[in-house]
Amino acid sequence: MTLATPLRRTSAALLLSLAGASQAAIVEGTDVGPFRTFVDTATGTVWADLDNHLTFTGSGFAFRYADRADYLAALQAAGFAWATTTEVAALTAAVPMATTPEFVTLGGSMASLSFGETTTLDGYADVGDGLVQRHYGLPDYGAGTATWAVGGWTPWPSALNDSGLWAYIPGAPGPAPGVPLPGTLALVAAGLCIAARRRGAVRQPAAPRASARAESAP
Ligand SMILES: [Ca+2]
Repeated sequence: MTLATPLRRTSAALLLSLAGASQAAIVEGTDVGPFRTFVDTATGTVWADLDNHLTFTGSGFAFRYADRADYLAALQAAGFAWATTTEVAALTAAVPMATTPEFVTLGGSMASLSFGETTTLDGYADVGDGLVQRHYGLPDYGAGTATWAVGGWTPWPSALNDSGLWAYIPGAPGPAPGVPLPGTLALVAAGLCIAARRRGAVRQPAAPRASARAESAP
C-alpha cells in the first residue's frame, strides 16, 4: 500500500457523496399557504404538490375543494401559476425516472401527503382553450422501472379525481443551499490532488525571504 492509497479512497468517497447531492434536483418544500410543495433545486421553482386537492380524513382521503376550478382558484390566490404542458415537460425532462425506487422517492416529495397510500403522481397541465394534458409518473413494479408519460389533449374535467394540477411559483435561478455547484466538484478534486502531491513530495527548503523583499523593495 502506498502512502496515497488511503487519501485516494477518502477522495473517492467524498466525490461520490457530493455527486449524489448534486443529482437531487427535487426536494421537499415548505408549505405555501394551504399548499404542500416541492422544490426544483436546479431552478429554485416551487411547485405545488400534485395531491393538494386531497386531505387525509384519518381513514382515507377526501377532496378539499368543490371542483377543479375551485382548486385552481385557490392555487392562484396563493400565488401559483398553472403550468403549461411545455413547462411541465421541461421539468420532467430535467428530473428523469428510471426505476421504481426513484419513482417512490420523487413521489414522497411531489405528493407528500398521499404517496404510499394512493401512489398518485399525476397532474393536469394547461394547454389553453379549455384543454388540458396529463403528465404523470408511470411505474412498472414488475420490471422495477418507471418513466414519465403524457396523455392526449382533453377538455378540462371539472370534477376532481386522482389527478392534481401542475402549478408553480418561479424561483431565483441557481442551486439551493447545500447543493454544490458543478465547478465545486472540480475544485474539490483539484484540492485533493494538490494535497496528495504535497504529502508525496520531498520537502523543499523554503525560498530565501531576501529575494522576495528585494523584489518588493522600491
Ligand atoms: Ca411535498
